[in-house]
Amino acid sequence: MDFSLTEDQVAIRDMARKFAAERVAPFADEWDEKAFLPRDLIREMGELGFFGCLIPEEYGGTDTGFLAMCLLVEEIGKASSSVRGAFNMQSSGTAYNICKNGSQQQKENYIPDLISGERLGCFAITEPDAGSDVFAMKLQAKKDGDSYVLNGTKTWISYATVADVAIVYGYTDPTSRTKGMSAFIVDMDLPGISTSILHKFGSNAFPTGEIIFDNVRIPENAILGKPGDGARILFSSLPDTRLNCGAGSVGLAQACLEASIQYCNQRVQFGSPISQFQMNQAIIADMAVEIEAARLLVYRAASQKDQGNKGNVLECSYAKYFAANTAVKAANLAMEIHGAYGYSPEYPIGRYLRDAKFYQIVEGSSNIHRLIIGMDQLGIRKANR
Ligand code: GRA
Repeated sequence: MDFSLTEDQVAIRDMARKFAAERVAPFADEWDEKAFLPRDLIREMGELGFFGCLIPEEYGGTDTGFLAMCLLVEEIGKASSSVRGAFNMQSSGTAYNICKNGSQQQKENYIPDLISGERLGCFAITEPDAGSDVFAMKLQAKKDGDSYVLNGTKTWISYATVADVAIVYGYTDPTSRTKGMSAFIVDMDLPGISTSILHKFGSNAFPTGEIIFDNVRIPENAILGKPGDGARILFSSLPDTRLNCGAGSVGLAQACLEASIQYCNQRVQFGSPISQFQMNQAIIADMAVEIEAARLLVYRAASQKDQGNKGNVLECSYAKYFAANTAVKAANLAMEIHGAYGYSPEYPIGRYLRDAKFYQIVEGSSNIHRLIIGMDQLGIRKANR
């Protein structure tokens, strides 16, 4: 196994690291406090090619692959978990999904605008009574002449209130659980669509909201794939967006480690820097080892995809589950190292802790990943397709 990055991948990582340090990190606390989405920055990230890694050049992408994307996501996620979210909204959950499943017209119409950051995207799966239990969703898309008419409510949708385009999942045939679900590309300015913001405990510069579809008429060619393809499209897209969450978690955990090292070296107690105390050395060691393990799980899942193994649901779950837990542990340990200063808004540790919890909830809660992994290991249901 070769763990080294190519020259191009190192250049991408270094470019993202510099961008994140200069353009994201200094403002991340303020954006979080004000729940401010840095819209212009997302356009700029698009122009720099940040969202194009999975997209062929003919649609404006860079075709640099999953590992390159994870390196970008990790660096941006280290500076701000909220800004990190744009990678899923502009690319993995939307543009890349359209790239895999869309018609020629859909690809031309949506992909370049999404990855350039010109139009904002979102994907709408979750409903008030359908979170972990995806198939409990109720949104209906009824065929009416050459249109579909959508009725239903989506909730906890990232970018709901700002998106120009949404990938919406619902039933075209509610009598058939897996074969009755379909996916649609919906322009969010259509009559009958209304959105409202939901307030969160963290990741506040990554807006989340509810979307109500009230007799929303969309043309029949807005369907992604064919009627009944929705479950396949949804469950083959989730591992991609989960991997991004894994990479973001690694970035956040790394931010916790770096802040803790800096603090340990500067804070003097009992006559010496607190880095001299073995309990703190143990904490730093534990953080460093776990972060490296999480990073390797993320890189391995990304490399597998780059080598053509795109159905690696299991390895994406390993990566997302372990990395999210690592982020939470790292944030808790960073709080322990920083003491009262960690609890103060003067330092970003409180934001790290709030954002880390987000990663254990979204894109399949930690227990959903344990379920996917446990059932696979026990031979009940293989995860990889
Ligand atoms: O073939 P089959 O008869 O088994 O039927 C399955 C197949 O048709 C059917 O789904 C299809 N399918 C797939 N097709 C292609 C399933 N997996 C794949 C695949 N990999 N490729 C039913 O599958 P199932 O496994 O029997 O379904 P289930 O038991 O009802 O559900 C399993 C499970 C609980 C794991 C699932 O529902 C699940 O993953 N739930 C979690 C939902 C989730 O992750 N939501 C995320 C919301 S989006 C979000 O959080 C945005 C965050 C934004 C950000 O910060 O980035």
